[in-house]
Amino acid sequence: MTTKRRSVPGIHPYDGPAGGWGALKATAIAVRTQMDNLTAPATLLRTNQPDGFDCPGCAWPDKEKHSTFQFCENGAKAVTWEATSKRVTPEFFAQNTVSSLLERSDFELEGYGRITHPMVYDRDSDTLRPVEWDVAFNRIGEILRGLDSPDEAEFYTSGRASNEAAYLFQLFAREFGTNNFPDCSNMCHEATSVGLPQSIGIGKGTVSLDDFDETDLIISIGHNPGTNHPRMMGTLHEAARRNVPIIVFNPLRERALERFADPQSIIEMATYSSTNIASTYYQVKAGGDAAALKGIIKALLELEGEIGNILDQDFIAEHTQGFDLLAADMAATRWDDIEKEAGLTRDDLQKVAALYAKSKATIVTYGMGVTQHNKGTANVRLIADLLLLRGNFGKPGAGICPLRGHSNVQGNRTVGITEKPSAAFLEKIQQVFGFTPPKEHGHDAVKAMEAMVDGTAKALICLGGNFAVALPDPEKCFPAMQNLDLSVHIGTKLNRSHLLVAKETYVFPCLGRTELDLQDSGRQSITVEDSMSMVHASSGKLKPASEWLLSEPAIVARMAKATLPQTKVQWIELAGDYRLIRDLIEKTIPGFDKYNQRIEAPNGFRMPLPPTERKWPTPTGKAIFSVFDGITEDISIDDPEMLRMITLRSHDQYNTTIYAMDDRYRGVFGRRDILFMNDVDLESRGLEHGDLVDIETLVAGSHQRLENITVIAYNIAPGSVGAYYPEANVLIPLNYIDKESGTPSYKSLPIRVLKHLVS
Ligand SMILES: Nc1nc2c(c(=O)[nH]1)N[C@H]1C(S)=C(S)[C@@H](COP(=O)(O)OP(=O)(O)OC[C@H]3O[C@@H](n4cnc5c(=O)[nH]c(N)nc54)[C@H](O)[C@@H]3O)O[C@H]1N2
Ligand SMILES: Nc1nc2c(c(=O)[nH]1)N[C@H]1C(S)=C(S)[C@@H](COP(=O)(O)OP(=O)(O)OC[C@H]3O[C@@H](n4cnc5c(=O)[nH]c(N)nc54)[C@H](O)[C@@H]3O)O[C@H]1N2
Ligand SMILES: [Mo]
Repeated sequence: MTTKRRSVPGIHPYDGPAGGWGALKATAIAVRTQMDNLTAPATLLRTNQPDGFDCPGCAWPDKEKHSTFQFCENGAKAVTWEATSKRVTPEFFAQNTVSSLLERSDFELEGYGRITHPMVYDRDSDTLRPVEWDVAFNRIGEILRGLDSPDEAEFYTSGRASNEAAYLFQLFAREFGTNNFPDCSNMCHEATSVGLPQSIGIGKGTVSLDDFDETDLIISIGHNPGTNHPRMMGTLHEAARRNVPIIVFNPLRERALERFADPQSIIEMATYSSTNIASTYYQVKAGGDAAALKGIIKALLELEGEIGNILDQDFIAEHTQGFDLLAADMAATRWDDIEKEAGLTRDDLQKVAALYAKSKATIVTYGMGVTQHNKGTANVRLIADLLLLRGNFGKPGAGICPLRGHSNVQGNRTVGITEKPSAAFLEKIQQVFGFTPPKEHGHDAVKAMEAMVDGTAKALICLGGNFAVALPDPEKCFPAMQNLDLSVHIGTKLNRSHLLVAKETYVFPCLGRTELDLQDSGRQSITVEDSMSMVHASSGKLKPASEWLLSEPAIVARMAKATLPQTKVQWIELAGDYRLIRDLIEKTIPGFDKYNQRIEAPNGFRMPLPPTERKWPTPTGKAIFSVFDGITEDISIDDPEMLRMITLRSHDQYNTTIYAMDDRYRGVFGRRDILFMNDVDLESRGLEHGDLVDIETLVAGSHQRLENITVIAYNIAPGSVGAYYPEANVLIPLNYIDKESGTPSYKSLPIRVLKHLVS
């Protein structure tokens, strides 16, 4: 960065390491602003402890449920946000019309606190007013039964829902008669769920925490753990201190991947010291990962040709197919193109290949920087290819590690939230319940919204989340929500999707994970599956935010019962004892044997992961190499002004939930109307740090714009720019997706930037 720049309000470069005392201070502020001080420390101490609740923050597993409190700033924010003492009451709704609430920011809406009563929209007064639970359920049933076809309803799931709630939800929709299951995973790791089964037969990561203790090399691509998977920082910190090389590919310099002071380390805290995390940091271009991965693979194959003994030939022969096609494609790929598209040199990529060739066991970790591209699925497969070449599956210290998003998004999938159910699963449902579930595949998130836009979808039921704000293109999505006949939202806090009211809208407040869940059979536990396929129990202890709340399973069960007069399911009994739900999961889904018994163990149990035993549940029984078509994603824009925009989470944000307006590690305070740009790109456009700009999407047929954004100089790869999600979603066309997985291409959107003309 150049030294002399004009000062820009709220922009103060942050020089310290990630973590450390700053993290402790931020936690104290989160506790002070949200919680009653007396209960706060006890609540935080119960996070991820035996007999406590699973942290709603992220899906990173825990080393030892018995260990002392594992400090995590953003986990603490997630907990305090839910356990807040602020409330949104019927009086609040009576005093604030829905139209006036829609004028407020997402930050303000959620900031009002926990919703206390079930509410229904009243058009005459333009307010939400309280409604009796059963009155609401009966009316919803009536509307759903009145649809011309069950496929006119969409059933959205956000990945915080428990296995038990999600299982009941899919059962409800399937008995009702549809496979329309848009879910947050469709915007997140769908590329993993679609790509990895093609490569290794299962759409889940293959490593465990123990593998990180034994690995020789970690390659981290496109994720920001200091903010999004903070407990992973402990693992990376340990690996770095063991001198395990950690090679990072990320267009942005993320502070936590550079330097981290572990709040658990007495020495680092006392001496204000920190540990370097990345051994090498490659600022790949946004969307340049395929080129970079191809470069590493090409260099590896060249090394094999030159000195031999680089590839694991026995593994390739016994366990894989498609190697020759991969090798031919690499031979045909030119270094010039690789260098141009990756924004890295041949020498850089050869160095990575050489380190990889030396490593006895390698882990590749990756996140949204890989999946949210229009060739996200193909990107994921290239990562699997790289690992297969040296047999990095089914041995200690090696494997693939997708960093899942929501804390139970993986579990939701496992228990049946999918628009493309397998025939085997549907058969089991039929056998166990005695109704015939629909076979035809349903809608994912983008397709569901498209059906709402064109008017073929009439009803939307959301188990959590903020569907309209999470998706791209609010100009299309917001009116589509308002055109529905019915929307139902099960949530904890108010958000914009709740307020984009349909002809009839219900907002149902539910218990959060931290809260005591008492049903007919006593205190209930729910279960969740983490990023490493460990399933374990979670039970809340706090007094519920209001006496009118119901649990998610209870809401789903009672809504289902009111909708399906001929139902074959014992809904009310199931909601009264979640062990019965787990028995049904065990009966219908493989891998849950002795479910209720095995969650008694403090760490729970692991779901089957055949690739860890070198078994490949692909159609041929082998792991399969891929051929990536071309070298980059589909961008056919020939505009010299084009930049690729990535949308990012700030440090004080959980998806569409904005905890506060700061992004400490990136040096942004009190604002989010920012575009991060490299000095070179600023200069070539005649722009200066702090200028006001307008951003224009360069996808054919789109005229989307975002105006009045402050551009700031930042250490980001040339040609790539960054802006915050969800504000920048106005720029992304709804159909700008990865065709294989349907995932919106939220990263590397082609745009151009114009100086904002003050009129
Ligand atoms: N505190 C907190 N925790 C969270 C969340 C949250 O919002 N807040 N969200 C949860 C959810 S649902 C998810 S999915 C995860 C998300 O966790 P991440 O996968 O870390 O998601 P992002 O913040 O979108 O960050 C993506 C990172 O990828 C980089 N990147 C962008 N484009 C590219 C590219 O083309 N190539 C490469 N190599 N890198 C790129 C960005 O610079 C950024 O560092 O976190 C979960 N945990
Ligand atoms: N531009 C851009 N857009 C993106 C992304 C991006 O990187 N860039 N990331 C995408 C990704 S990875 C994801 S996962 C989606 C996120 O999409 P969603 O999962 O739909 O969104 P969230 O913001 O996590 O949902 C927040 C709401 O969940 C509700 N909630 C919180 N806790 C609970 C609970 O315990 N139970 C229930 N029932 N409700 C609860 C609250 O009412 C809160 O307002 O956004 C996607 N959108
Ligand atoms: Mo996500």
